[in-house]
Amino acid sequence: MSQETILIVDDVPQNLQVLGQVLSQEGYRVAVATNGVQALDVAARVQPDLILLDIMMPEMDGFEACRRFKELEDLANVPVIFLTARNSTEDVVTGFDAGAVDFISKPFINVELLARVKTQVRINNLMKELEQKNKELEEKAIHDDLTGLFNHGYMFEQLSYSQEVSRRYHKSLSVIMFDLDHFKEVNDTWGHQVGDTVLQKVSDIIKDTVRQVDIAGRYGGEEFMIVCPETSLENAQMLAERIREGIEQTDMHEKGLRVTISGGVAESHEDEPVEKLVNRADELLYKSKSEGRNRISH
Ligand code: GH3
Ligand code: MG
Ligand code: MG
Ligand code: MG
Repeated sequence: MSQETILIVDDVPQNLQVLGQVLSQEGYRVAVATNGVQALDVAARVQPDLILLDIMMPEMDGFEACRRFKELEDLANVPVIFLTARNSTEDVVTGFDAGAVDFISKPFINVELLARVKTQVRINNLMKELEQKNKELEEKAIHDDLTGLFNHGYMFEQLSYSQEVSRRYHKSLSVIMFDLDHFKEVNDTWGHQVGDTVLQKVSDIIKDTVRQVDIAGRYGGEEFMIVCPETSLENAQMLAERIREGIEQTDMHEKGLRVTISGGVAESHEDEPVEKLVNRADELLYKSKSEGRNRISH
């Protein structure tokens, strides 16, 4: 049985009762309102799956109520069917212009009304499912599967955006690049799967250490990037050090496997292309490697 909620709006209590009964018998939950103003109120509260809307009502008529629904973020997508004694072509067109999906004239035929309601509820459910899938796909498109951090493409997008913002408001912006030390050896000794677990643990430490505004991503295989808005070189260096220490002190595997990372930190210069900023951080990372690893350079 359907468990969708249908909001019926009509100024005649008798109409509400008859219609309510027809819909309840079909398994729908029913909410009611007797004018447009009340309809907006009830709809906001019950978040209906469909609205059956009369036109001629005191306080606010159905056309106006429909237009208002379409302006509200959480109600805009709720299908509205006009159910009214008015049936001129002009009324029908005005109804669709106001955002309705269907228009039924009173007196209505029960089975036909139910068929129309059922159809719109089905379409609405499909739309909601699509919207949800779309959201999931969007999330997936910007994240790295293994670690849950942002992926390379998204990091570059965010870096460019953050740099624009920092330039406009004359704020500092710093970038941290990390690379795991001798990670090939970890794979060779412990196997690729343990290697993957290490990458996940390292990512968790990064996530737990950065601030809400920092954007942390997996830049490549065993390389990570953190974009730090409104952060000076010194503060970014301190954050990088905390992460480096956290990783150094963490058992990555039951058998006491420890890993270290090397890092490079660079602060954005006015008018410097993001690629150049990343290159500077990368060069500093390789300086850390050549100076013995498990350190951060800036
Ligand atoms: P260095 O300290 O100079 O960075 O040495 P390294 O061994 O870490 O550097 P190298 O670039 O030689 O090796 C990187 C290794 O990272 C090799 C590659 O197999 C491993 N790797 C990259 N991506 C993944 C992954 O997703 N999972 C696992 N398990 N290993 C990965
Ligand atoms: Mg009326
Ligand atoms: Mg590498
Ligand atoms: Mg490495």
